Amino acid sequence: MYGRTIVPTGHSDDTIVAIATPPGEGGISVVRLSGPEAIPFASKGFSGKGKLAKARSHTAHFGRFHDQDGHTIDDVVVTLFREPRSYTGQDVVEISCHGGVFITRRILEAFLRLGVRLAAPGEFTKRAFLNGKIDLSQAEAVADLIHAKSGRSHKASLRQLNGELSKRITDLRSKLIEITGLLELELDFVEDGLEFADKKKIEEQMTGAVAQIGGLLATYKTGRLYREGVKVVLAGMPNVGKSSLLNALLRENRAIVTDIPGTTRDTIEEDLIIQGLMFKVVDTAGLRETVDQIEQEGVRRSHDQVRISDLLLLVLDVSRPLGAEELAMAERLVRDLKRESRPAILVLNKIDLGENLNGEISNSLARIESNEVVKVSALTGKGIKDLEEALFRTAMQSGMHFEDMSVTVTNTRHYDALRRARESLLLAIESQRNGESGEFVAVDLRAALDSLGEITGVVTTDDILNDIFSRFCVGK
Ligand SMILES: Nc1nc2c(ncn2[C@@H]2O[C@H](COP(=O)(O)OP(=O)(O)OP(=O)(O)O)[C@@H](O)[C@H]2O)c(=O)[nH]1
Ligand SMILES: [Mg+2]
Repeated sequence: MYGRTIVPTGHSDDTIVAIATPPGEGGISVVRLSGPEAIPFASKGFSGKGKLAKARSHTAHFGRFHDQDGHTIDDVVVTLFREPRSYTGQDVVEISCHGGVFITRRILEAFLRLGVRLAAPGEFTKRAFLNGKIDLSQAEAVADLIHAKSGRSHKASLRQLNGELSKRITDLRSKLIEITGLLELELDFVEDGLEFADKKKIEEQMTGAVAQIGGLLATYKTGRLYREGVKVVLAGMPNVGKSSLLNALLRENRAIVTDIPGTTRDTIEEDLIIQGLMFKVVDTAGLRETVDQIEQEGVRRSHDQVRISDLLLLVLDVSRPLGAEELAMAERLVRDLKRESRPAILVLNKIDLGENLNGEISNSLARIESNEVVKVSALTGKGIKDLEEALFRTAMQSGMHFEDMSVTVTNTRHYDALRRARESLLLAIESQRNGESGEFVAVDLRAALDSLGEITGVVTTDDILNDIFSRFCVGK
């Protein structure tokens, strides 16, 4: 109902094959087949105790795998799933062989020579979607789960895979379908002057839906942080030790460090996981006026990074007297950030050289409204643990997490669809309030339903599907 579902073209009834494990050497690799001929094709290369053709679903079989010419390729374990109780909803065969590029390639080639088609990226999951095993947001969660880099983003994807977002969307849609139905029914009887729908109630329901969508949209910021990490930017004057701090946090010599001010020219970004939360730490060029063209561009990029940061680490070198200019810059940076309620941590570096903070400067430091002040030595590692804790604490306090949130919108496509759904609903509410014909209200309601349907895939087009599944790896 109300779905302009376009059945995706392209064959989904042939048999496909792919190496499901990453390339390289490992204990085990898996070659996976799906399709109506998966079991007959697997049987052609397999010799073991029993016959695969007669095997029951969800069983494993040890044997030999050989190519068309009868040359043994490897000892294998074949796992068999019969439709519809499989990942794709079709017959699925998984051949576990010894890990290694050569063996897996030869097994794959054997199938290709038999006429099995090589799977496109994400095609197994696409079939699962087309066969109704999972909906679209769940399929996308599979990709996110594979790409999850931190404990927290893993958890958010897992919830989505379990269909928690889908459930919310489906509930929302069924309520809206109900009122659209009532409005449309009424339109059929408009000449008889019959009224089925309680106008007030309909408006209430639409307002409720807008609020619910608003709630989901609000989780997106957190969702994005789960997925992409909290963007932490190291900023400060040249030579204060920003690159040294990045290295200390990463515990590796990632960025070039020298005692020449202006060493870092381009920005460097690295992932850092602290207590399961992912941070993207960006080292930038020291902020100063310069005539060097390359450095100028670097400084421009530093400012760009500060602008898009979620959290700022403002680094000062406290082993030498701090200049008024430097303090003014620090104060201004943090103030600008605060205005957008983005947090900053003041990092006082090089404490191993002794602190040179005279009274006046301490007063100025106090004026910088940072969320935390941490004293460290990037050189000796002193205070780095404190800095990590401060990072984690600040991210948590700034609402960059919702521990108990059951549903998080992490996907830009979902966010966009929710936003459009809300727009349409607001238009519907306006028409309703202005006493316009139910026809107008219904049009916008249907648009909202379409937008919501795009999330779960009730409403979909080939373009959406291709875009989503092309981001998968082959074999998934
Ligand atoms: N004693 C001491 N020296 C440090 C510390 N942190 C950095 N340094 C030294 O300070 C100098 C500059 O360090 P960098 O990390 O390159 O500084 P930066 O802020 O990245 O400098 P630019 O890239 O030029 O903006 C180097 O000689 C580092 O070894 C520290 O905690 N203690
Ligand atoms: Mg540097």
